[in-house]
Amino acid sequence: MTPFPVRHSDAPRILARCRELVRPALGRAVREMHPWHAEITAYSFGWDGNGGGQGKGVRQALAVLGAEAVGAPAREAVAGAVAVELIHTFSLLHDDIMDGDETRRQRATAWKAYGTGPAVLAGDALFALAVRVLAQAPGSAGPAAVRLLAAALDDLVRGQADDLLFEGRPWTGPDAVRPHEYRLMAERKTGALLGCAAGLGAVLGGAGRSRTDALTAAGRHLGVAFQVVDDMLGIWGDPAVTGKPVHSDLRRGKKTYPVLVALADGGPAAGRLGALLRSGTVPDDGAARRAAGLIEEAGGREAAGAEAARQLERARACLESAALAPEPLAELLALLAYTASRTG
Ligand code: GRG
Repeated sequence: MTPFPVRHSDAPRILARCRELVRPALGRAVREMHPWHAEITAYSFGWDGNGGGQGKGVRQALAVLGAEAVGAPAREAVAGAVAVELIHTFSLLHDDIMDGDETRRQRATAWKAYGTGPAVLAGDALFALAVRVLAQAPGSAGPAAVRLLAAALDDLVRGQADDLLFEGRPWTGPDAVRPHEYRLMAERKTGALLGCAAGLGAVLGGAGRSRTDALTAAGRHLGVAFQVVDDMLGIWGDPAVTGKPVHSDLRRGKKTYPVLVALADGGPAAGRLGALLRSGTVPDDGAARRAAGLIEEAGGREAAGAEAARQLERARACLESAALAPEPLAELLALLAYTASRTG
């Protein structure tokens, strides 16, 4: 075990330190974009001064801590941190369009504010910029870093494809989405970029295969936990904190983990939940609240919390099996603990 105390309450301080470290390079990269795309990007980052929260910055922090954990100075990770934040922003822009989501980080999504075409294009520009920033990373690790990012992007697209395809699958019966299918989807859709972030820190910090793999694997487990918690916040979270409307996943018939495990329970509440979801009508506020109650009654909330805890435990084991520097390791563990308890 690490000799450093691990407190999830340290996470905001850790995230802020990493954000401040990466912010100048992120700003420089965004200023290289076409002015139209730079404006949409600044809006997405909440830099335009018109309200709207900033992201938590978990991915850039993983990159910075990944480098520090392998004994390199944080500056070695900056290109990787910038790249993962740009890719994250790109994927949110496109995801909001695919899902038709109108609110993110307490304000209109980019496509609502600027139109679909401009938001798609800004996302594409972010993608291109991320690859360029990483390919131009100082030192000799550029090609290995780009390979890591390319693999993560492949997974990201596959995970998103499965997530969209799941929407067309039935709630119950032989073709229903099974919890293990969900876990693979979440590992790709959300875990791939978190794993890539931590792995990039290691690669850019000059680490060899085994520590890079351990950090990447930890990030992937963290990603599954992160997505499960995201699903829970979509049902039981406070929209004032999450910045997104409550129950939008339920209304759209998204196959989130709490619903899938509740349905798999097979008891009376699961039966009533299945009937409600199969009725095919888009649930109004009352029906969505009823569904949320049935998910909880059928054990979906508890099982989802347990799954997040299991994945975080695996992430911890990956980190502790690698020879990492004690203080950054403690900070990584604090981020894991924070994921389980986050409210936004
Ligand atoms: C890679 C070519 C290519 C396409 C991307 C759109 C897409 C395909 C994938 C979507 C991936 C996605 C949006 C996953 C959701 C991950 C998630 C839980 C996002 C929320 O992350 P937070 O909570 O957000 O870190 P903040 O607002 O804090 O930055």
